Amino acid sequence: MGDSEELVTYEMRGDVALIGLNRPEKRNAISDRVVEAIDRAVLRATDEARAGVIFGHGPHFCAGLDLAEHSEKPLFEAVKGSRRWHAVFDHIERGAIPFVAAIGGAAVGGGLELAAATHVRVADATAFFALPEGQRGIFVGGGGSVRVARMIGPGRMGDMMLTGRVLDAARMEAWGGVSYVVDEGAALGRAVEIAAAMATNAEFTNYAIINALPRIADMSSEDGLFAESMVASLATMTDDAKDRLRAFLDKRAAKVQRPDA
Ligand code: 1HE
Repeated sequence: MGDSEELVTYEMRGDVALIGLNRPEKRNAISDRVVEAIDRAVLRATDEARAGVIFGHGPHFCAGLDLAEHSEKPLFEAVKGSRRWHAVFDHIERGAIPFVAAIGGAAVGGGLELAAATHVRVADATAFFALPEGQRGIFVGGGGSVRVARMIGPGRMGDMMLTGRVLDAARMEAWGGVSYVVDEGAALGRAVEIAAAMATNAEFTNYAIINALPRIADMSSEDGLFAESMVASLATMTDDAKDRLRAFLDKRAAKVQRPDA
């Protein structure tokens, strides 16, 4: 792919922004330019969409950090690069709209860190997950020691990093790292459906979910319960909440359905 082509594609589908890593010949490895392109797309989506989907063009979600570029970096550049990933992934995790990752093929190293910054992960039957930093002589630098550790537990993350083991989608689902496993090729479609459903939620509640939950997880129980009461009361005060509660009481809103058998 030449420099003139997009490293990250962007498309609006209804209220959902589709953000596609577009460097399939390098398995969507994340270079400095790719991380900036992700940021631009995420900020644009935050501005104009009500939910987003992040996926990889080609058979792989993302092979992680661009190792060719990284191997040339002096120490301080590497520190600044990692801090930049943190800032960009924070725009995903704690922005204003929820994101779904649609994962096929490799979600490796920084690719898994990117997926962990989204709010819902959908994997297809081709997906595989690894943290090969131990083998490469490096360390996670895209927020994984916080987000992946919280997602699957620090013990399991340490196991992945120390042993280099590769997980399939079913194992990652059992470990809590993905919440939907679908047939080969179906991840993007399912992710868009999920994002479209989330886009119909009250905007303030979506904001509260993605911003309050990770912060409350950092608090003591006492502080967390207090913060929860404040957020819950604020949400209830919105016109959206009043309208939606009235619609339910007037029997105009959908009931909660039993799950499919
Ligand atoms: C890359 C990268 C990359 C592929 N950086 N160039 N990530 C890793 O350690 C994973 C490294 N990649 C792989 O193990 C494999 O490429 C895959 C399992 C993902 C895919 O395998 P395959 O057989 O489909 O592709 P390939 O032939 O290995 O790769 C195709 C090309 O992409 C090839 O370049 P070419 O010029 O020879 O065609 C590869 O060199 C290139 N490529 N992955 C650069 N990652 C913020 S800290 C995060 C720390 C990390 O992410 S560590 C984990 C890094």
